[in-house]
Amino acid sequence: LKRSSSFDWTRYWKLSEINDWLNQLVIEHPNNTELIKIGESYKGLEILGLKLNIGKVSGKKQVIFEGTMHAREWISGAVVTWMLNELITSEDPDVKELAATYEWIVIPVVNVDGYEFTWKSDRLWRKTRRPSSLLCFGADPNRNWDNFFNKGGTSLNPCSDLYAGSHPFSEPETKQYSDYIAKLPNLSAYFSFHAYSQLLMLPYGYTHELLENYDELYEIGLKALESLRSRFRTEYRLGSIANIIYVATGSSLDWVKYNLHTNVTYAYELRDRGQYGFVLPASQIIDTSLETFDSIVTIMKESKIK
Ligand code: ING
Ligand code: ZN
Repeated sequence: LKRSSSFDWTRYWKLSEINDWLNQLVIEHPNNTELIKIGESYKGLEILGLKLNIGKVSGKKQVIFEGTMHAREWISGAVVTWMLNELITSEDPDVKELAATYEWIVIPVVNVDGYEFTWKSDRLWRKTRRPSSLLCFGADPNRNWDNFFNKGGTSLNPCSDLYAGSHPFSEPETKQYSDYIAKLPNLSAYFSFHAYSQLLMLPYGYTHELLENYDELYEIGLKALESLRSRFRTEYRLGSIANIIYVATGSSLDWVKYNLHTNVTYAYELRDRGQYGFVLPASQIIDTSLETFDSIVTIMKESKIK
């Protein structure tokens, strides 16, 4: 078995290497971690996650970090693995307290088939990889959730990058992952990581109308972006998905907020603003992770979900 010390954040890692690292973490921290098997992709690859619960105390509020819903957005998986590692290893008393307070559920790569494809064939692939028609492949896994399905910001053309799928949860990845989330007893915060554009976003994507606790989450978001900016002066903008980028229906974040009424729900568009776009150099992984984690710490401290 590969030593976990060979894993770091100076480069991007392929799926098997990320999974090896997760397995190694569980071996090294058996009292605080657990491997989660979300399910299997169309191509039969395992979708894995890691649960971090210091002391394995039952009843803790649960927090999800969702990475790599879209195959080409490599920085999203890199950042969530960095943050998971930080929660496990940090010596900072504030971070240690935060780490121990919640149960953290981290899924570095939801769209495993797509991610494999970006390593082997097409670096800029976005969707899943199930055949969608005679000539085309994949559905957009962030348009495939059962929430205002195909009601805007989507396509029914199987060749489109925004193809919603034939019906809600038509893709095995979103079906199994949503089943897993729906069964969580204490889900309190959900963070969905995408790239790029440097945005912090609130639900909803399906409507321009604002959610119930928008003002509260907006205030917290402003503070989070102050924290994020204070490290390297990286500028983000804040707003609801529909208002700050575009209408998008059938996303995981909307589904979680609308159906599970999860209190704290944010989506990130990580670095950069288009200079490198989806092909963000690995030399930016650590700085992107540091500033992102600063904002997450602020959100978790400011939120009244304890
Ligand atoms: N952006 C996201 C997308 O799915 C998003 C934006 C996030 C929409 C969360 C809805 C919910 O289009 C990228 N870059 O994929
Ligand atoms: Zn995305």
